Amino acid sequence: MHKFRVALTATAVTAVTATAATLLAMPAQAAPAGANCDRLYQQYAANGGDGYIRAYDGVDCTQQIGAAQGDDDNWNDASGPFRSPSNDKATSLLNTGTYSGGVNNVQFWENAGPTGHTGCLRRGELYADDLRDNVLAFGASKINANNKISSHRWSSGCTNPLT
Ligand SMILES: [Ca+2]
Ligand SMILES: [Ca+2]
Ligand SMILES: [Ca+2]
Repeated sequence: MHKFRVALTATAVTAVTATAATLLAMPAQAAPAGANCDRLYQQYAANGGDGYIRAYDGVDCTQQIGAAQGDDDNWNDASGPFRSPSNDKATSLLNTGTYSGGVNNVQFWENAGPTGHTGCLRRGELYADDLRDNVLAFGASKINANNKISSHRWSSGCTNPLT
């Protein structure tokens, strides 16, 4: 009985050693996409969210250009939460909205007004860490979403979800 247990332990040690060797042999994994967006999301979404949509000039939620709890139909003016020069700069977005009545998605547009090509960041999507990988749509017409956004409104619907 004792002998059997020793043998079993030796097998277990061998298995663990083999696993460790395999792990060491594996290439180092790249940081996950959106690591900084993810970190900020955890911060702002604590206690159910702080009610803001935030936009950033850089990828992965870096270089914040504005933050809004309400709507802003013109990011290229001198009033509201988004102001010049935040127009046509957004490259990543973070949604920690708590807007009343379940109006937690944010619709963005190419132009002030709002008009033009559009895309939406769902509350459940949390963030879009690189808008270069997304498009704004107007019917069948599509344009790259990077550095195009000029207005936004909170919405219960969501046309052309961004990822
Ligand atoms: Ca940008
Ligand atoms: Ca504005
Ligand atoms: Ca624009």
